[in-house]
Formats: sequence, structure tokens, C-alpha cells
Amino acid sequence: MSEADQLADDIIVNGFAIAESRLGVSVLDRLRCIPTEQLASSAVGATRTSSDGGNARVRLMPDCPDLWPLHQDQLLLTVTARVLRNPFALKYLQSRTVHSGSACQTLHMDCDVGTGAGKLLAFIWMLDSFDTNNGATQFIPGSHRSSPAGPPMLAIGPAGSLIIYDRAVLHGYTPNQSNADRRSIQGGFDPTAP
Ligand SMILES: O=C(O)CCC(=O)C(=O)O
Repeated sequence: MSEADQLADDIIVNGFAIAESRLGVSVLDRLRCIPTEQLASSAVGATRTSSDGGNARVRLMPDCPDLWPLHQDQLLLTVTARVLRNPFALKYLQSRTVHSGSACQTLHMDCDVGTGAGKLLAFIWMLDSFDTNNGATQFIPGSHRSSPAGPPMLAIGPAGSLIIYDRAVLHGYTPNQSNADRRSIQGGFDPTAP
């Protein structure tokens, strides 16, 4: 089975999948050095901090060439095509920083209740490693199919790893108990046809 088939299967069954160390080292190093303001949209409200102050989101400009590798990655596009089985387009791209000391995020879906599995996809690029104590994302496997299968699973991996998930799966970041912020760039794909 190809890597894309395996990842697509994992998303269909569990709601999420991880491709470890997917981003080239030079691309990752460059992205980690660019100030977020240089990639940020100038739109009003592009920067948002959660009500508890635990995380900050900044809407990014997908046209920025430094960001292309993140939403034009061939494996990401292939897996998305297999899961959605319909033409799709990038709906949003944003950075998310989970601050040192932040509490656990409430488990949630990134879509309306009743959307169902296989309709909307999202991805998270790890700019820092996600590990057991720095706010890695947790997922409830099977919850996108209304069939939760076991305890939460932590999506951990080295910096440059890629998480792809069904936006109907329950997920959220865990507490960041480390002394450093945990950075990522995240996006979502929506079908282009109704
Ligand atoms: O950054 C994370 O770990 C989770 C992000 C999240 O919950 C979301 O994008 O909806």
C-alpha cells in the first residue's frame, strides 16, 4: 500500500494521520525564522488570541511563496483527494502558537455538528516538535464517524511533521507544560462544488 493510501485509510478510520518529518529541513528552518508578521494577512481581525490567552492565531497569506510548500505539498494533496473524493480548494491558512503554560483546549470539531465524515479536511504542520508535554494535539479516534474507539490519541512527531485530519473528528491541544511556545501552521480544504 502506498503512503498516501495508508494515510487516507487512517483518516477514514481514525479521523487523523501523521506523516513524520515531511517538510524539508531548509524549508522548515526558513519558516521558523520568518517573523509571522511578514506572512500575515493585513485584514482586520487577522490576529486572534483565545479568551484564556492560551493560544494565538494569525491568518496568513497563502500566496506568499514561502507558504506554498505547506498547502501545495504533493502528499497532502493526494491524501486530501482520496478522502474528499471531490474537487477542493484551500479555505484558510493560519499560524497557531500554543503558549507555554497554556491549559488543555476543549475538545471540538472544526465544522458544524452533523457535517459528517469525509467532507472537510484540515492539516497541521509542526514548526516545533509536538511531544508529550508541550501541547501536542489530541484526537478521539473514530469520533468523526460517531463511533469513538478508545481513549484520546496524542499526535506527536518531530518538527516538520504533518497531521492531516477530518474536521469532524474531536480534537484539541493538550496543556503546554514546557517552557517554550509550541508553533504550527494550519489550514483547511473545502470542496469547491456543493
Ligand atoms: O493546534 C492544535 O493543536 C489544535 C488546533 C485546533 O484545534 C484547530 O485547529 O481546530
